[in-house]
Amino acid sequence: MSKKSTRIIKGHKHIPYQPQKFPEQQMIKRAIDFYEMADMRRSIREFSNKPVPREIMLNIIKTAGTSPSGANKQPWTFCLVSDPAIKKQIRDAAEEEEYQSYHNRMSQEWLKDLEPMGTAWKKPFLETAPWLIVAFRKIYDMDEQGQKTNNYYVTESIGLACGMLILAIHNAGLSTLTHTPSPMNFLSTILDRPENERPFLLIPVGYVADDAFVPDIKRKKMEDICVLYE
Ligand code: IYR
Repeated sequence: MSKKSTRIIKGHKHIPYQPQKFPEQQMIKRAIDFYEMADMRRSIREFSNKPVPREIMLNIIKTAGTSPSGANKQPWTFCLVSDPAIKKQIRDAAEEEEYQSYHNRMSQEWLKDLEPMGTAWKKPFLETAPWLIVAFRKIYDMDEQGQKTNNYYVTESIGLACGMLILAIHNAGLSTLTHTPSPMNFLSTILDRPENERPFLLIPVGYVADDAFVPDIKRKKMEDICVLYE
């Protein structure tokens, strides 16, 4: 008997899934290699202004778009900005908020916790980096009739997509940091986004500057992040 190529569940088509398959020895090596690649990623704040081809950026965003999401609603929009005038507007608005945050809004404990990172209210990277990706979470959507439709686990979904985005950036040989100006409603205004989209992360992307330094931070040990039950 031939294998059925589709299955109908509650009236909806399901198709066979073809996973990647490797011999176990190769799986072990791939897992180590992937970890070692991921472990080389660092958030950087000093970017080169060297241009990055748009095609690379579009494929990075395509990768983020493969993320799982609540009821597969894919509740995200990624705005990709290279226009220098828009980047300047974003930098100016972000620095205005960040100035207030660093001087009046963040607690002493928070500022102390940030000291090792060497962050400040000035954000030159928002103009230096050739690209800015602004990730928006869609708190609802619209159907063809213009009726509101629900999205689910929106924050989890866009968080997962941004995780994939960041690893795709690193995998392409580029660098980034996840910048969170607060509040960041100015991004909706500058980019003229609709009411159902809320800014989630501001992600500058480019080559790291030749002379860049990063803080000497350590990742937690396995025994501190993993509890084995076997
Ligand atoms: N949003 C500010 C402050 C900041 C907050 C955290 I938590 C960080 O890990 C890093 C920075 C900024 O982007 O500078």
